[in-house]
Amino acid sequence: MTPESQDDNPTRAGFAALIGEPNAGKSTLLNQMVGAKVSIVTHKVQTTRARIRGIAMHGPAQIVFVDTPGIFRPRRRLDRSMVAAAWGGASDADVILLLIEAHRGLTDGAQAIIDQLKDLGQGTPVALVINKIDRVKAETLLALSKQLNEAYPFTETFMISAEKGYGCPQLRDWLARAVPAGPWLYPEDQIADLPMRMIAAEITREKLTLRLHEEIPYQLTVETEAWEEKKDGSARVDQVVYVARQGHKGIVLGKGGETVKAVGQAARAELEEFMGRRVHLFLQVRVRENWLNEAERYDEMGLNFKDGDG
Ligand SMILES: Nc1nc2c(ncn2[C@@H]2O[C@H](COP(=O)(O)OP(=O)(O)OP(=O)(O)O)[C@@H](O)[C@H]2O)c(=O)[nH]1
Ligand SMILES: [Mg+2]
Repeated sequence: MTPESQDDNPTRAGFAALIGEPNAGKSTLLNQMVGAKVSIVTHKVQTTRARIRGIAMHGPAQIVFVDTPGIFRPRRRLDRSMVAAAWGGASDADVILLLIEAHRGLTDGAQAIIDQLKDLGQGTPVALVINKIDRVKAETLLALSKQLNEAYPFTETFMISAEKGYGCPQLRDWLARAVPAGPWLYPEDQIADLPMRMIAAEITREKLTLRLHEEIPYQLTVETEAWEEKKDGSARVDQVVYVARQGHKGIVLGKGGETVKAVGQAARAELEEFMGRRVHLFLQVRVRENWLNEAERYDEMGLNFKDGDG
C-alpha cells in the first residue's frame, strides 16, 4: 500500500478493557457496544468469570471490548483467578474503562481499584465511566464526577446507562479515536472471540444463576462436553453442570427435574436465537466436590489455575 492510500483508509484497532466492581454493568456495556448479547448478565455479583472479547466496528475503527470479572477482595481460589484475569485484561489493553455505579459512588471497593490503577494504569489512558445514570438524579452526577476525578487523573469522563444506551454513542466515538492506528484485529463481521461451545456453556450458566439462590450459582460451573452437527442443519449440544455438593444436585434438578428442564428450555431458546438455527440441548448434573480446585475446570472457563494460588 502506498502512503497515500493508507491515508485514504486510516484504519484503527485496539483493546478497551472494562473493569470495575462486580455488578457495575461491564457485561451490559459490552453487549450494548457490540449490539448483541455476547457476555452473560445477571443481577447477581460475580457473573462474569473470565475475559470475554466482543468486537464493535465504528467507521474505520475496530474496538475490541474486553469484559472482565468484577474486582473484589478474593477469598477462594476461583475468586483469585477471576480477579487476576480482570487485571490481566486491563494490563493488556490500549484503553481502560473504569465503571462506577452512579447510585453507589466511590465505594471502598472502587477506591481499592483506583489505588491499584495508580500502580498499573501508568501509561494507559483510563476513562471514567459512571454507569446506571438512569438510577440517580442528574444533580448528584456532577459532584460524583468531581470527587472521582480528584481521586484519579482520568483521561475522560462519561456518564452513561449501559442498559438504556444513554451516553454510549459519545463513548463509542471517543474510543474509536483512542485506539491506535493499525490494521483490524478481527474480520469485520466477527462479533466475539469466544468458541461457540463456551458461549453455549455461559448461556446455560446464566439461566442457572437467574433461577438458583444464594451460594449455588457460585459453586457450579457448566461445560459443553460434546457438539455434534446434524445433517438437518441443527446441532446437538451436550453439557454438564458440575456442582460441589450432593445437596446442590437435587436443587439444580428441582422437583421431578423441573428446574433443570426449565433452565434447559430457556438456554436452548437463547442459543437458537444466537446461532439462528435449531439446537437440541442436553443437560446433565454431576457432583464433583473438588471442582473448584481442579485445573481442568479452570482451563474450560478460560482462567489460569495458577493465578488462584493463595
Ligand atoms: N438501572 C440500570 N441497571 C443496569 C445498567 N447497566 C447494567 N445494569 C444492571 O446491573 C446488573 C449487573 O449487570 P452486569 O452487566 O451483569 O454487571 P457486571 O459488571 O458484568 O457484573 P459481574 O460480571 O458480576 O462483575 C444487571 O442486573 C444489569 O441489568 C444501567 O445502565 N442501568
Ligand atoms: Mg459481567
